[in-house]
Amino acid sequence: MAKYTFILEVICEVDKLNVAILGAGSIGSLIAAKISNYGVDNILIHARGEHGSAMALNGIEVEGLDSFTIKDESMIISLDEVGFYTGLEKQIDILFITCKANDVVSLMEKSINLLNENSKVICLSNGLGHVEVCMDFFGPHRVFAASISHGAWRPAPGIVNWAGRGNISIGQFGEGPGLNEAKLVMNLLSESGLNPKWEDDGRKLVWSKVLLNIAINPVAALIGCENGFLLQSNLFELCSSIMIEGANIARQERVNLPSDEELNSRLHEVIKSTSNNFCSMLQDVKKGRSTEIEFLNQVVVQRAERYGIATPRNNMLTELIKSINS
Ligand code: KPL
Repeated sequence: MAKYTFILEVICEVDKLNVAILGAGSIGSLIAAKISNYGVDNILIHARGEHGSAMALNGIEVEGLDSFTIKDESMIISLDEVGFYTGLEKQIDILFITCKANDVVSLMEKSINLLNENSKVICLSNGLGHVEVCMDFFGPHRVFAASISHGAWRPAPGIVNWAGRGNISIGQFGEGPGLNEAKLVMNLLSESGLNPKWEDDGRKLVWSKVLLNIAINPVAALIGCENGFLLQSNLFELCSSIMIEGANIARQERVNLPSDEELNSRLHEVIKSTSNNFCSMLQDVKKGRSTEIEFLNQVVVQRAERYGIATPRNNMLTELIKSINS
């Protein structure tokens, strides 16, 4: 009976939720569409460019593993070009940070007025250092580390292709909130079909995703291929050796990672499950946008230098990707 009452309470709370999504890249748009499809009170999406305008005019169309359209009137689109939406002050229950690594600080600062004392922040941007920055700014009691292994890309403005089914992992980071306080967001993601998973160790969670991104993203971006192309044994070995360089730095920082063998099988699994996906760095390169290399391979190299460890592969990839950007 007690359990039943708890479930009912959670369902009722979910019905009254206000959610904000900062950053409508492929992942932010997928989360926004799936949550809207499930239904919350208000969903505020901060977006920019042609994709933002298309969503404001016609909503979001999801294709790939699922197929549905969310009408523009079901969402509030805050267009970066127009300014940050000023409604819903102190009314946002869950704030998802899904923007590019380079935008985390500026969007975090703009969104502070949306939060109240119970709001929770889910930090999903790729790379190292964001959770710490968000905890400093929003207060540690509000912030969860998170990572996503769903694959998604945007074939055209207003459209998101859900190319690979994965999970959204939510984790406790240091003194941050724990599982009990994550139940609302876990339930929302579960009802929305986004497979949430809880992870006690948020640092491990962040590093585990970073290890996948440093191994897959720059290589796929340089070749210009779908992730699945990296399953060829010579390329997979290259990706693995890049990842293991990063894993050695994480272990130096006492992050409790599994064995190299397990890391390799996880890498294989993620490349396979996102094999039809064009990774985010390739999408950035193709569109002439700046990439997240600074928060991925470059930060690994910088930390390695601190510990006197060589990371030649990560170093080379950093230089190559940065030369495309410059
Ligand atoms: O996170 C990703 C990305 O593209 O940034 C992966 C998991 C590599 C999926 O493409």
